[in-house]
Amino acid sequence: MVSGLAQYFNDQGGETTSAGPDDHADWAEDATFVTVDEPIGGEIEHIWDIDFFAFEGESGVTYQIDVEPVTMSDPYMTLYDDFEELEYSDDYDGLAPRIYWEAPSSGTYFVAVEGFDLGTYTLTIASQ
Ligand SMILES: [Ca+2]
Ligand SMILES: [Ca+2]
Repeated sequence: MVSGLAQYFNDQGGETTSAGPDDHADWAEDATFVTVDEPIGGEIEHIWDIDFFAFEGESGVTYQIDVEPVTMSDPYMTLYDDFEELEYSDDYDGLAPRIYWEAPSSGTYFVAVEGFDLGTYTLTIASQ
């Protein structure tokens, strides 16, 4: 079910693709759960798109979080704990963002991927 602005945008045949209006929710409550060390793909379909991912962080473990651009060129990401911003990364390796971060406690954390342009990317949350 597509509605509202996404449907409007879709109807314009603009920047959306065969992947549909959006592949990952724009808010943390419906975030796509990611298994640590397993890469997952996504797409920034609109310039205002936010793709939310969730993962289980373990206290004291350091994570390397990468968003590798595939067809897009300039993604950026933000790491959240219960909606509070913990880290932000834009151009770490060229235009690709990367976050190194040690989980202060065990629990669910969120990564929001956004873009300064449109296209696909691969998100990897790797434990060190
Ligand atoms: Ca998306
Ligand atoms: Ca989204």
